[in-house]
Amino acid sequence: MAHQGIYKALWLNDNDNLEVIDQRFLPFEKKTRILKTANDACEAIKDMTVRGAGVIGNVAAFGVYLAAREFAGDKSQIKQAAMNIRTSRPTAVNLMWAVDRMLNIVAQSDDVVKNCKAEAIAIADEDVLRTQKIGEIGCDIIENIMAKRKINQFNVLTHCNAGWLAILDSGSALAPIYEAQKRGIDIHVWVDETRPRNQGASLTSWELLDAGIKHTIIPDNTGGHLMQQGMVDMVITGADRVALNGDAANKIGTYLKALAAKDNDVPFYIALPISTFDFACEDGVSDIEIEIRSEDEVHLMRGIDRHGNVQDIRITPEESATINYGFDVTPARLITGLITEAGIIAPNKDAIGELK
Ligand code: RI2
Repeated sequence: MAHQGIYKALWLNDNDNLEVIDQRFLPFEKKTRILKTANDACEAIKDMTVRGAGVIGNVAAFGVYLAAREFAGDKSQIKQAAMNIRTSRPTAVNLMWAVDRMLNIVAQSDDVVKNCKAEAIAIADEDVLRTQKIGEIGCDIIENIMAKRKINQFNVLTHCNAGWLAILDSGSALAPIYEAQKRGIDIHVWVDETRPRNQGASLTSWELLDAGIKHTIIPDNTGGHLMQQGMVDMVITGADRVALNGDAANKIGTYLKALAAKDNDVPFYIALPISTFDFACEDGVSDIEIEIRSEDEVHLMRGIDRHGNVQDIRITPEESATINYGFDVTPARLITGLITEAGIIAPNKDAIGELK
């Protein structure tokens, strides 16, 4: 299903600029932001206007196209702009993967502007197909667990947002859930709020509400209790980078959910397109760079006041120190399987190495 540049989280508008949903204001306001230059794309990734490994990759790819247009095909200027985009966030490997793919096109092309546009669209179109496949394969797992355990309702727990706001066009972790809804499965989602930026509470809930999928937002510390009480049938999260040995970097707090899942025999799956593997990274726990974000994200909470104005309010003493790691790495031994467009992959070097 080629969308020719029109997707849910971003699209090329009538002026051929990249228009994106500004995720910083959801669920309170649905605003869009128009990106006209490579620098605009860079800023939008840095300030989290857009986020999620897949969508970051798409904005980066279109950002290189914007650079090609801005610099009228001048390869050295495009390359410089592309390298700025490439370093805008450190952990999600889709960003580097997408920029490198675009730079390949830049190097090979005579008509750089036209070919960059086509390549950015091709990456996005491929993501649409990849996530459809991930949805189908992941939903087969759900059906198998339901059949084996003879249950009629399925409870899945997810962390952060790995829906269509994070990867075109149906998400990674949420793709099997959307597919389950299509297949008429009675599904309910436990949504981790995902401090400090609350992507679960504000984005995943917004997506699920919009789709009419039953869900319950839970404080981040609740998952272990629910698993212990038999209230979670499966955990599915997305990923930002998965190493060759199967260790998976995802939003901070994912590791703790994997530990609780292991202790309670709850299947723990990571859903990801193959572009999220870092084949050059041998050992995720020791080698994946973990982003450290602003202390403000811990000190301040965004919400809406009684007059409907979006406000950031402080919840900590101003003088207290905080530390804000954006991601953690779940070791492969805690992961049941990796749901990819190529099937369910075992989290080990042999199985992952075959995907190269
Ligand atoms: P996809 C997010 O990080 C989370 O770690 C989330 O699980 C992941 O990106 C989703 O990416 P952030 O960008 O697997 O909100 O859906 O910091 O591509």
